[in-house]
Amino acid sequence: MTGTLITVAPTGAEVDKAEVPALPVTLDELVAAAVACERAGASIIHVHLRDDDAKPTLDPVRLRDAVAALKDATDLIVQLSTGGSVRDGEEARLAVLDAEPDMASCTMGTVNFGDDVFTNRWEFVVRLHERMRELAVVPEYELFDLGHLAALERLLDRHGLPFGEHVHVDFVLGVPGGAAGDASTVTAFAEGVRRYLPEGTTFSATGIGRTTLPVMFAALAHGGHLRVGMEDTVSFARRQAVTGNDQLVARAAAAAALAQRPAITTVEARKLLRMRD
Ligand code: KMH
Ligand code: ZN
Repeated sequence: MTGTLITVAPTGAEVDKAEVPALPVTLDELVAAAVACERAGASIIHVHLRDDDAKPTLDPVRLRDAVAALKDATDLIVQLSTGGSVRDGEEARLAVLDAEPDMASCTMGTVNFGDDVFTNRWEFVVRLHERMRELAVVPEYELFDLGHLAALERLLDRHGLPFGEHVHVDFVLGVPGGAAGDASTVTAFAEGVRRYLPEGTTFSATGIGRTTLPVMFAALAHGGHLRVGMEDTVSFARRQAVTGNDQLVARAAAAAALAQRPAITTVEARKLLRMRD
């Protein structure tokens, strides 16, 4: 069994900077967080950007600048979010790919998202998948519900393998409206990967809020990889706020080491995902 690939999702689109001052929202804060997280054991960074008012943005110039700055300061694999915020339209989400990231997220279906709806029409998912292949961007398929596994099987069957021909998925569990964030749900997803997806498919998992730890330990037990970060949780323990993303990465790296599957380097991560150097 390989070591553990750790993805950090430092910012997201939902957490309010005014409530969580440690959230990285400026480019300088993002780069500083990336450097610290790489040191702590992360190999992928999943990026959402904020504007000057700390609100989510898909501004193309900011996206290009962020990719360049992250590549300058770190060896992390840069994964841009095409999910954006629930208010972003399809064309702006597709245009994210023009910023030439190494990877991008691709959510496999529509899901209730708290009181909102995170919309991912089938036709849009197909466009994202095909545009990523055209641009040589490696997808991370985001699965918020069990049905998203069957949707991905259908996508690969009808529209072929992604660029690099390796399939990597991420279970995003514990979203109010999506699949639960507990050990038995991780087991169901891991079994679904083996049943529905190509041999060799790799998976990571993240649990939102208080589901972070059960999802982390269950994912490790199933030979999976980990995603952590302030996009998903801003609480480190009961009544203890997260001090920075590197704190969450360091905890994930310690758990992976205890599971005898220590965090892998960025070079090893590129190999695992069959990416170009
Ligand atoms: N912010 C969520 C609505 C992704 O990055 O691809 C969508 C999301 C998924 O975070
Ligand atoms: Zn995201």
